[in-house]
Amino acid sequence: MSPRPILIIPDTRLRQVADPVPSIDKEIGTLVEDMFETMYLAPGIGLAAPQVGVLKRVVVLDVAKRRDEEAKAEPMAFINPVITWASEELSTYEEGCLSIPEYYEAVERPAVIRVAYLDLAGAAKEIEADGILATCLQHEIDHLNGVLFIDHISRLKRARVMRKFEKAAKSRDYEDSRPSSRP
Ligand code: GNR
Ligand code: NI
Repeated sequence: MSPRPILIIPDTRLRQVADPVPSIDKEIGTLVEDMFETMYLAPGIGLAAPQVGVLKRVVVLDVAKRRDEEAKAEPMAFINPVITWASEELSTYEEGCLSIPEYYEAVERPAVIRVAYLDLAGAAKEIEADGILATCLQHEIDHLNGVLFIDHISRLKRARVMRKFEKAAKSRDYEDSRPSSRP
């Protein structure tokens, strides 16, 4: 069990549609363990498999520590999650994303949702979520479809943040290509 590197925009893998998990085997077990470790280390309250470069429909979440650092961990894993119902009522949260470090913006989404999924034992489950859990689940399920929270903000703000991260990626590539930066 080990943490994995988190992909940062504009990595194209963050824009792919992830594949459903056909069966929950040892490989998925290891992936979920590694995703929890990666999420707690970051730290974050959720993580989708594409963020660690695995294009499978797997999400981990733990919203328990958001307000209370002392709170007990409440890890949740969702395989092949599907939103089966969303409220007309909306709510707004200040969102962030581990793949878009240190950028935060308000996003409006349905306030309450129901989500069908498989648990780690392969059992079919359905939960109703509200509050930060509803927001986070929608944010993570978006990742499985190649959608990022900046797709829900204004075009101008999105263009600004994309440009900033594209520049940063280019200068990283340049530094990596310099002979003097080689050991
Ligand atoms: O750690 C995270 N915090 C967060 C805050 C508000 C709304 C969504 C999130 S998810 C984010 C971790 C992440 O990038 N998951 O994909
Ligand atoms: Ni995210």
